[in-house]
Amino acid sequence: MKSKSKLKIFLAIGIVSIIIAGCANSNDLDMMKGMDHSKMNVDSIQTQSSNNTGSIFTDETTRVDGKEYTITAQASNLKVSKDKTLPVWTFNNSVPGPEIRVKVGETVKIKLKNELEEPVSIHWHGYPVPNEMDGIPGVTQDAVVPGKTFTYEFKASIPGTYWYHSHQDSVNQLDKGLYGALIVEDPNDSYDRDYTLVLDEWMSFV
Ligand SMILES: [Cu+2]
Repeated sequence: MKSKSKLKIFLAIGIVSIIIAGCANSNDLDMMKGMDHSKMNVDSIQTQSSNNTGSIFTDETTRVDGKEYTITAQASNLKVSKDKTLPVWTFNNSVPGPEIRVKVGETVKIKLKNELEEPVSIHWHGYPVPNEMDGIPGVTQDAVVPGKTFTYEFKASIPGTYWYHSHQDSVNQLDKGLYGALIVEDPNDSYDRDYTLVLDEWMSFV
């Protein structure tokens, strides 16, 4: 029997972002055989949390239900290869930030805490939310300044694969790592496995 798998891909490339969501048949997934699929959204390059120099390193991306959750914007370091480490800005010390996964009809409640030295926000790219929850500094809210918090709350009204990101100085803050996936599940959708891929072209560190 053919297994039905759903492959979701999303790309964040600077401020030019493309979201592709769709289904792939089992042939498309043949190339991925042998990989540990359970960790595909948690790239294996992200591991430890500290080293003997005292530097902080990113953790693995977590998956959260987002019903009542705190996301902290904070600086960290991302080891992208054996001898390359990037200074990054993170949501909850991971790049991408936590994958927020809810079901249609549920309420997403995210408290954003800013521990960076610059103001940040969370914008729910393309997702229908009340205007004051849309996270556009200077338009729908004031940016969350260092040391402060802001709570975003909205009902997940439509299913789909989305992403969130800071909308303050987006060109730089996205490139530093302030983004993550927002997945709203449709209870009528069925699949055996569900993968989230987040691709980012690093520009500021080249
Ligand atoms: Cu956006």
